[in-house]
Amino acid sequence: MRPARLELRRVRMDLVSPFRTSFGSQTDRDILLLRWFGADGEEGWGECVALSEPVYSPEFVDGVELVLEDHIWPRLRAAGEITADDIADILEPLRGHPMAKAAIEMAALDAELRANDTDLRRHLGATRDRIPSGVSVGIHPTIDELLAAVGGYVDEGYARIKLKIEPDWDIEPVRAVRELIGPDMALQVDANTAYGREDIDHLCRLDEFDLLLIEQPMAEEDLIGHARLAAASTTPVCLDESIVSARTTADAIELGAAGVINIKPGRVGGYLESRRIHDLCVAADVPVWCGGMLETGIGRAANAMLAALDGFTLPGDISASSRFWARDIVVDPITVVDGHVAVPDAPGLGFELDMDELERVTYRTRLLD
Ligand code: SMG
Ligand code: MG
Repeated sequence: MRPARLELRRVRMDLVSPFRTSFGSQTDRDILLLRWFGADGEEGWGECVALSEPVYSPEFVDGVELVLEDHIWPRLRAAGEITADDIADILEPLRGHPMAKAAIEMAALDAELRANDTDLRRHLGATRDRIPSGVSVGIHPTIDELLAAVGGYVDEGYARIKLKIEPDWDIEPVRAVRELIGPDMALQVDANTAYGREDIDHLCRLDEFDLLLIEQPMAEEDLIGHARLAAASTTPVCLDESIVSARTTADAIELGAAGVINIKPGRVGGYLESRRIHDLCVAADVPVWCGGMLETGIGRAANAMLAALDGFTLPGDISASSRFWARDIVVDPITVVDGHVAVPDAPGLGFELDMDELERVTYRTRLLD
């Protein structure tokens, strides 16, 4: 496939309710979508997971657009005939920017797989046709409001609950939710780096709630701090922000900093690197699960195909489209039935765009050639 043109499309979509984490509150998403045009009529879409501000990781959506235009697209255009599997190597000389790289690899994969009348699940060698679905619940103003939200998700049938935590919103909310949902339902927490090594004793107080895992309590760079917590606590430590490649994954496992790995294709530079991380975790007997970045139906479909790999033994943050969106930009938004999401069985990344809705939420489109 020869890259011919690239459409950069920005959409703004309101969330159905505010989503607050330890690093901030979101009421909408400003998302960059990529449309890949190959020289022989191939066409595909990718979704960039970067947020508006560099508060989750160093990338942010305006910066991604610049990097794509000035550095990534010119290199791919110059490379001539390529496959999607070549893209990571072609872009290897560019330091960092995994979310930008993942987005373009995703658009190329969608185009290539559709042209070959196959899909990402088969390309990755995944076999499952349904996967357990978890939901991520933000920090709420009061415990009563949190319990009302969690109760609603339990009624919708989710297979596990994840609570966002931060200092002063941890022990008591987790205790209240554990009491509400009972001892058997899967429960985990995510701190998005809000704690430090000095908090290890405090975090060990979460052990009594029988959590599946605690996700990224400390800074992205602090593998030793995570290893110390893992040694002190009975709750498995899971890394999210720290895991930016297969190499950092291998190091984190060897150091004892992670007993569980959250794989987000955007954060690690793409679906193919995600596959490599999955494989090395399976070899090391480390469970993995697929994270989420409040994706539209594009990213949600692709993530479901990735999570169909056997090593994804824990429920992912692949919730129903309606968890975040009143109306998605795809024709067949993902739903949750009996706590599971059906893995799409359709070409490419497995979605079909609702072009009317896509046009409605688009506020800017540019074409690179
Ligand atoms: O897509 O369900 C989703 C969101 C899951 O909590 C979620 N993501 O750290 O894992 C995480 C966060 C990152 C995004 S917060 C804006
Ligand atoms: Mg996380």
